[in-house]
Amino acid sequence: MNRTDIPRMRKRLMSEQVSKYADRPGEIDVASLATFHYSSEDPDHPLEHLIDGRGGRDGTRWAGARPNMTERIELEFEPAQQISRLVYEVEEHRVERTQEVRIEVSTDHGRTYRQVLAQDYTFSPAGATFQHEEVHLEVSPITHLNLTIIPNKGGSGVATLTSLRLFASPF
Ligand SMILES: [Ca+2]
Repeated sequence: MNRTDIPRMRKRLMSEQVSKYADRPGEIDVASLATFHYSSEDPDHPLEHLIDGRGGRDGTRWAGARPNMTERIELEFEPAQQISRLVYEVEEHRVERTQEVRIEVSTDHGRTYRQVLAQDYTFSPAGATFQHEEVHLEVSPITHLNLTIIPNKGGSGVATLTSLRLFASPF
């Protein structure tokens, strides 16, 4: 056999477009475990984009359908889930505005809620355009997780989130 022969192999160059997060241990499969309730979605940026694994800068995103409207997303878990960590990302590089994200959890089927996060983030095309937040939770198994997104606490714009990931393990 000629040593200079090039073996025939089936190969495909991977596009960066299709690269996803590597699976991380303890990640909760929210698509199959949660029912999503939501206040609105832009048809071009549907709720599915929140959990499609395409995060980071220029990742796919959910966006509300209406400018300057507070939007809500509620995840209902059946059965209740032990959630130790929550990761979310937001990107805005077109306008200058301040978006607030509030997160509340319920362990008793929505009878009572506890706020676990209220975070303002100011975006500016010339400055910060991307936000990655990790929130550690120490509560009993969760039946409901509510996100309230106020897009225009400063400036104006549309509520948006690039990703939402939940983990059973704290690391
Ligand atoms: Ca996404």
